[in-house]
Amino acid sequence: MTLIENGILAGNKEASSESKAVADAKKRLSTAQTELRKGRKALKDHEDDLEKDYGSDEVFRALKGQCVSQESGEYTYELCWMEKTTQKSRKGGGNTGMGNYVRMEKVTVDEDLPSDGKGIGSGERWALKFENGQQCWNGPARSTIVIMACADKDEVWKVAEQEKCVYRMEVGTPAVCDGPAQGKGSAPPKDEL
Ligand code: MAN
Repeated sequence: MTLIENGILAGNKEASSESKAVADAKKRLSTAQTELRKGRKALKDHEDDLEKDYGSDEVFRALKGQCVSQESGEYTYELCWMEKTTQKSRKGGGNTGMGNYVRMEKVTVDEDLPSDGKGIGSGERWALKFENGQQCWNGPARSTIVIMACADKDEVWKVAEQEKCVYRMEVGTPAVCDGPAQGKGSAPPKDEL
């Protein structure tokens, strides 16, 4: 007591003001660490995005984040371009992830083109692959292939579950109207010179 009053030992007042300074410093550290984590996450997201395949002319980059959906059977299916595919029960309940976007690839298809032109027809088409969706009970993680043909607007034409938890969507979009893998769809034929 006497030593404290004489200023020889630190009393409570000084001890608490010192610990406040330490507490403030710790707080600044923790704020900086949080900011650093956020920054690292953003950096990783941007790096991952640059690695993603948006096609040779990157027209699909513009579609990213836009979604189209279609009711089929007991589900509503949704395609969010370059992001994910989802299945929602029409009777309520949660959404089921049918895969996250991984890459584009060319596929060869052979189907009768419906009279309204809303089909993928036959020939080479661009397809988007979505993988690592929600795990299927006793089966694989859900995945989706989205096969595209030229159309005047984005539209899901048909959805099928080819095998358990392996889905296939046929989709019309203007995004594939100018490429070599142009679908028949409703677009005018290209002039051959
Ligand atoms: C859900 C849906 C179906 C799938 C089954 C598998 O009901 O995702 O498409 O076939 O799960 O258990």
